[in-house]
Amino acid sequence: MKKKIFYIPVFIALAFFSAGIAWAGGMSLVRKSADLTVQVVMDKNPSVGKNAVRVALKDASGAAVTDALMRVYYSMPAMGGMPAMNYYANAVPRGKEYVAVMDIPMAGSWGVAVKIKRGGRLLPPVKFSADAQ
Ligand SMILES: [Cu+2]
Repeated sequence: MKKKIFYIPVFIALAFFSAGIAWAGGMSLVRKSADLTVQVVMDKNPSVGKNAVRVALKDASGAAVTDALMRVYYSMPAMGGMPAMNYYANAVPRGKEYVAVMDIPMAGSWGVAVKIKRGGRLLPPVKFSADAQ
């Protein structure tokens, strides 16, 4: 009986790690974009209204990259009689990370794409979905 109880949390932890995303009153994910490691953090669960997205970039040596330009796009496809909704927020450097504030107008599933430009080059976007309550 004790073994079963032990295995369940381990399984859940592995499931979160393998998906590269963890939801526990917020969200954190780590992805690669070109030669950069991109960490995206939302400190609270997405909701209608203002939502801060913090993004940290690291180069191959693990050093913080602070000379990039960044924009966070968020969109919802057309549904029913409603047209698609597309917005973006510029990310502003703050210390060793960047902060963008998404102003989410309605509940539902939003597709988010973090677009990074560095040295005049647009890097592959980091995409995830945010289910706003
Ligand atoms: Cu909608």
